[in-house]
Amino acid sequence: MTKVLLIYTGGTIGMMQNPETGALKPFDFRFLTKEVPELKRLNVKLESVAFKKPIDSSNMHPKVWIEMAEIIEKNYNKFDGFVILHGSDTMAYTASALSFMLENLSKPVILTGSQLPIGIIRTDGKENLITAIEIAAAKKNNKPIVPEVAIYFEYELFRGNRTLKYNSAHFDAFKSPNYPALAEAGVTIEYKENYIQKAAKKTLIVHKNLENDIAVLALFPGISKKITTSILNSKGIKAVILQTFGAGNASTEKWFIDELRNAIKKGIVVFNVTQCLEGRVIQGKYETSSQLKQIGVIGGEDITTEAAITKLMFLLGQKLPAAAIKKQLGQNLRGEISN
Ligand code: ASN
Repeated sequence: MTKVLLIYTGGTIGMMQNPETGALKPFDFRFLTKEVPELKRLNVKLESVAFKKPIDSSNMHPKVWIEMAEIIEKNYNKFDGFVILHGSDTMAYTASALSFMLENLSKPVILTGSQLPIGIIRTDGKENLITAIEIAAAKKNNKPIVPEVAIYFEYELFRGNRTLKYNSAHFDAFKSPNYPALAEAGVTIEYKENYIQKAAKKTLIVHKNLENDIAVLALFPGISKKITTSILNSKGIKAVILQTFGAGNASTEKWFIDELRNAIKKGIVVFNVTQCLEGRVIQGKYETSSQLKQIGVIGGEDITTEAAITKLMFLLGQKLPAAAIKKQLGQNLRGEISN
């Protein structure tokens, strides 16, 4: 029988209301499984690992990503697939981070959660959990159908490092604006095999060094020189994600370009990611991005901010020379950008 390991980290799916304050807080894993007796009827051998202290995913941290990656590493040969139960708030960050940390992945790592706790009658958690397990266990010719890090939520499966949380009120909480869904669940689960990553033939490498000395500088008309300068000169800063307009455009004011040029000269990596959810960065398309290209800003193509942050954490953690980091930033490492 196919074996799936369920990793419970917390999130709304396993939350209960604090009777005094009414606020939702993570609850014990045993409560969650009790609410879903259907799990016993699945044609899958299910085992689980629960975090001692489940968290609201707004408390997510790279240290916890390392913990998750280590659980997968330790159990990699024993299981056919993995399901991570996770809060939806930062699920896209975790999925992106894990995609970079787990190099040469050949088994499914499916993240899911819910918008309503599993104990609520109208919960979306049951369907999400059951289908995520089915996807993690799904095989064709004895090989996993989805050997990559993905998010399953509300009848759709997305590549993890392409997703973002888009809606805090709808069950349909995630979007993958620049890459098609990997599967759609209806009466049957329809896998879009052309869009799914091929399983790696090499052995799994788990990268556990993540560097978080990164800033995100979201541009807006009228952004102040004082604030920009102080961000670019923050102590210990190694990389900046410049959240630009449209196709990667920014102000051409001299002070702004000078500040960026100085930062790059000091060895800070500047990564250009657009504020638009769809489309891509094309440095040089407009005059407002030509100078960025000239001074050595790296174009983020169609990467999400979530994937850009975690890709930088991963690459900086490799302690590579700046030139190698810049080269890999522009390259597609785990399906996170379309070249
Ligand atoms: N705050 C929750 C979390 O991310 C939201 C959710 O899971 N729907 O843990």
